Amino acid sequence: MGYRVAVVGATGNVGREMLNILAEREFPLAELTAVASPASQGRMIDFGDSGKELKVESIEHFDFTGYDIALFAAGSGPTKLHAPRAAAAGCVVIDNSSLYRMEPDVPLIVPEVNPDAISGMKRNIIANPNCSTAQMVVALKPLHDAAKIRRVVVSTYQSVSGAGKDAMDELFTQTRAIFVGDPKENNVFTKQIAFNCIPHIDDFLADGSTREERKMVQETHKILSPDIELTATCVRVPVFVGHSESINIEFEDELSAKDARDVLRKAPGIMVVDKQEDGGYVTPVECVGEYATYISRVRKDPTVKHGLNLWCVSDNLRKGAALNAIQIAELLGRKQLQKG
Ligand code: 2RA
Repeated sequence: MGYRVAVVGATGNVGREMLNILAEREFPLAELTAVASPASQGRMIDFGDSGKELKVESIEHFDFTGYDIALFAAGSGPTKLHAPRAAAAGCVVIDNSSLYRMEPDVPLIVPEVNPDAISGMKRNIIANPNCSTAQMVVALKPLHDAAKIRRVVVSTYQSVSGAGKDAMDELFTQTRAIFVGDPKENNVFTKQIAFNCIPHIDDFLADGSTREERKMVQETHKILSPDIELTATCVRVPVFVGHSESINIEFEDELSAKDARDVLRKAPGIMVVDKQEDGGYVTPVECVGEYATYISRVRKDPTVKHGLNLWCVSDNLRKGAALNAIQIAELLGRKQLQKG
């Protein structure tokens, strides 16, 4: 027994992680097909550490008939073109782009937070949240259940891998250029990213926020609760993989730092590493390749009645994208797809 799965966008950062995680978690597969742009057709790519290789097929005329699940990590453009025909062929699309996230008849799911939303699937499409939203709502959910969150202020420190492979190459080449005195270029980012921070991810909006910041607000409202007041500042930092977030929370009810740690320790998908000593916290380089959402620096915010500060780190290519999508596929297998 197993599922016929297509990974669309298989040669990108997230697509490759999807293949890695499908292999790691031994997802029940009757067939696995790597799909990408015509330019990648015929390339051989690894099926994680399975020792097997997959020959990339072109998305252009790919036939989804008979496939159970299509994991899309192809960006909004190709998704707009090909996801509807995959869904029409009877394949459930789990899409990592922002295209469908706010559609009322498309569930937006983080399995640790709102698994039951999967029953709202009406178009054979399920949306994966933005990476910076996913790790945050995993942390907020147990705290919201314990003491009802009223307001959140979050600042993100997002790695360059969130902007793709070219962005990772730019950080590397720019850093090297600065060290050896070569002229440095910035093509992917609007300003130098090496040894710098850029307070701008995705387009600027009329109110002065960015689309990335708007995503964190809207997606949290859809996944967790529309009653939470949330404001975000999203910043790109010179880190290859791993998003970090400084999260300030105001609750309706009292919750001590100790009780918050206890609640977080018991919550699914969370690892608390929180000692008030050198190295007693998690940094992005330690989260790479891991599944967990790490929480450190849990402490009261004395400036408001029921306030708490915490530090949240997770691999943005995994929990922020590929892992969450595959956890949705596992949920689908348990709840919706009945295989004979
Ligand atoms: C980023 N969250 O980090 C966006 C898309 N992955 O660039």
